[in-house]
Amino acid sequence: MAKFRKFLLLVSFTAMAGSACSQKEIAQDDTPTPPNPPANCSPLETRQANAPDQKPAFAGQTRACAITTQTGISVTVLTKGLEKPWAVEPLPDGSLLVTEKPGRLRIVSATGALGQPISGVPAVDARGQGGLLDVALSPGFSSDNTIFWSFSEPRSGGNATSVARGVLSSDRKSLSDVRVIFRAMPTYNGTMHYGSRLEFGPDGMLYVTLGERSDLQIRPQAQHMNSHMGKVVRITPDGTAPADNPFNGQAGSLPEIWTTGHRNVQASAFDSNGKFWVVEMGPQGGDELNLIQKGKNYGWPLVTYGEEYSGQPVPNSVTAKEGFEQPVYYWDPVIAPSGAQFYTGSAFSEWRGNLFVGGMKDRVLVRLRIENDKVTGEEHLLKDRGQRIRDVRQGADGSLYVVTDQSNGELWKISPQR
Ligand SMILES: [Ca+2]
Repeated sequence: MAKFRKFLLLVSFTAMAGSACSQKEIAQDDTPTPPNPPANCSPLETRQANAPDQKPAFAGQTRACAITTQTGISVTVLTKGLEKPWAVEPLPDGSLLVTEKPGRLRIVSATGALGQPISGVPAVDARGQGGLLDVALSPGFSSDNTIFWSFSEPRSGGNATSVARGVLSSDRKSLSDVRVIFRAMPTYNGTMHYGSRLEFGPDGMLYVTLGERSDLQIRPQAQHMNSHMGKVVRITPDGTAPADNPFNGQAGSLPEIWTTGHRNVQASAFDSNGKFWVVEMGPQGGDELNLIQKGKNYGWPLVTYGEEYSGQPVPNSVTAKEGFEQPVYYWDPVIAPSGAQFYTGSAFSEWRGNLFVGGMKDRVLVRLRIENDKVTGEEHLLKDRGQRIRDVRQGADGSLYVVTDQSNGELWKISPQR
């Protein structure tokens, strides 16, 4: 509780420094109820909504107050020439693992020297949205040198998201003991919506986000318990289903399923209290921030904001229904989220507790202030650089590292101006 109070004080200070909403939020510090946007709030988003007739389920669920970082930001382009980088993962020595969508894994040094592709990565199906996707370090990386990655695996009859693990050699040029530990089922002949962020939880389990493959004929599987499509799954580091998974042992349900009803989650992060959050690519006008809770149903494609990208309604959908979780926050128009990180560093003290999300559509780094599990402020950073932001991670020095989704992709280090 003491820690929680400290967090509130800290975000209040941030609000005071950075936002027109400050007075109201300071007044609300002593109340347990989530703050609503104050009457004098200026929302960051002012454009026309794609689905203007839809109404949020609660105040503050969309169009949060604009907030502004006060600390000067310095962006160092560490390296260029990455081909469609999908993930960046800081290593303990300050260097960075980077995946490239066509199937390459590389190490970039702390000063930006681009390493050769690491050998031993299995083949990927890089068509469409597929490829070598996320990478995560084993919780015991400093002793086991083990990494985990997700990819669209070519299979007989199509492809699907799989997760593999392997041991990085001491010279960091190759992987050994490579094995696929999880295969999302069913295999499908398509090229869209693979998910697939990987996060280890404080429980030592690996959480994997899985897309629903987009097409109308497979999309309903996001609600089917015998399919991994459109799910968050929770597995052990060996790929087995933990005994305390909510549907383990239930007839007709896949034991790895943790939550259901997702569309295409390409951003996920644990906060400092151990809560798991995902940011989901929704339909047009329906990108969502969700707080993940064991066994819950997040709605897609039955309950959603927004509309099809054709401009037609999402068939037979509503924006709210009993038994389905509401998003904590949604964007209309969308941001096209990919990559997420809760900031815990000291380099930018005003950012502590904030959630950073890569934005591909408007080519921004999204910063969300979250208080009592509600979004109370939003800022879009780095817009002037004009690049699709694919992933964001925090390094040990409190810098943020970003990769951009370009054919000549870049890796940036974001630190305070000196
Ligand atoms: Ca939803």
